[in-house]
Amino acid sequence: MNLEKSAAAFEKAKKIMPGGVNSPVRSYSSVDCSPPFISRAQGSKIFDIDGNKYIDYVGSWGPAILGHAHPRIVEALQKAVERGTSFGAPTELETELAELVQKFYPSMQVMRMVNSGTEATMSAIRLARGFTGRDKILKFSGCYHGHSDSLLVKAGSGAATFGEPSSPGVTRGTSQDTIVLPYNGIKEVEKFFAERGEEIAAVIVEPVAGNMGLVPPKKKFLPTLRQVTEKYNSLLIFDEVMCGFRVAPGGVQKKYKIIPDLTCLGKVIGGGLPCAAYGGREEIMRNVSPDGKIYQAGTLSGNPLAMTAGIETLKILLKDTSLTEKLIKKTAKLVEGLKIKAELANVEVQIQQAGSMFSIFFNPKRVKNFEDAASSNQESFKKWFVAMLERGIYLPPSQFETIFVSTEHSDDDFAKTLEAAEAAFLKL
Ligand code: KE4
Repeated sequence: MNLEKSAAAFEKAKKIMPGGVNSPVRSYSSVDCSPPFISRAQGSKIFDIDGNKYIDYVGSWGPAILGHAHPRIVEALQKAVERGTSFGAPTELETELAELVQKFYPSMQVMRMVNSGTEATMSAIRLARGFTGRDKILKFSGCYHGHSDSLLVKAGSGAATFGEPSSPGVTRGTSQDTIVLPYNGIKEVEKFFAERGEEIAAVIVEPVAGNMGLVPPKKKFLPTLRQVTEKYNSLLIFDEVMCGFRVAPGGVQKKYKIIPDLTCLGKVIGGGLPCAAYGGREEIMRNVSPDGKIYQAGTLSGNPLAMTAGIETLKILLKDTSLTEKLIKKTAKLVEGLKIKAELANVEVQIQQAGSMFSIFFNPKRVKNFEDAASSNQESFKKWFVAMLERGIYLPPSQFETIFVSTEHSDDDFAKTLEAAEAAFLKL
């Protein structure tokens, strides 16, 4: 595969941007190779500047549930852009998108549009602290909620349950207000809340985790979070930025029948443009400025182009709810095919799926938390990733990410993917 132009573009980009990218995972640093620079994408395909074509399973990390450059979204954006790109003033588009979101997520009685998942979770945390008057929050190792300081915290060493910064620049003062427990750690959650529940403003969780690779919740995990937060008057925040719309229409909260106090969404609701949202119970959300005193703002929040792309995306998903079910079924078919290919090559993998998301762990046992995920064979993952890329299969370049399937992926795409996977597994 010729990647000459991408390599040259990467060298040029590295001179002026950290790692040559605007988000670290895109640098391919975790798979020790140089990233293709993309020129365009269409449907399930993505094309690089050397003219190589790939079947895309990154889908812009989730937004491209309807594939790339969907004709209805392109057409709507072409019309919208002629009316101006941003006004910094209210438009009816924002209300229209919020009402469409609410059809999928009725628990979001009131919501605020923002520009990224980071902004959504950061704002939800501030709101929870302001609403409860408490400082401490609880998150889970392996869950990623964006890069705001309170959420760039890793588990404290030893018995200490308060967190430690997971990045330079995050202060100890900030990190000690974040407690980090193991994902699916039901006993640890019960024990912690019994001892310190009154201190907790909120628990934030990826109800289906996708940022340690795909790790679904144990049966009792989400119900336990709901019970302890209710018992100790803490808020439960579901970060469905990535798993929302992917696991089921109406998200994890509908599938698992657990209603959080606040929900964070992103990715799909912007149809590929910068858009995210946080929302939930009216009595909580009415505390957000200007209704209430808890401040949050954004120049481009609710901008007309992102609203337009989001509205078209949700209208398509709403009009034909069988779309998501069919997408989930075909993802399961691909997963089954990959399991067979791995078995035939005597490669021990765990392929864990939730809706139209799945991950492949080179691990003999089920992955239930970050510790399990980190014990997977990274070298095998790298080799497999490169072998797939060389065969035109564009996968997330990290063991701790999730593969995304779109409505546009065809049987022919899957046949090509399984053929490449067979060869790639045999190379291990
Ligand atoms: P953004 O700020 O990147 O829009 O969203 C942060 C975020 C919040 N919550 C969850 C559950 C998320 O998965 C994310 C971001 N997802 C990653 C993919 N693992 C974005 C990819 C990237 O960082 O470039």
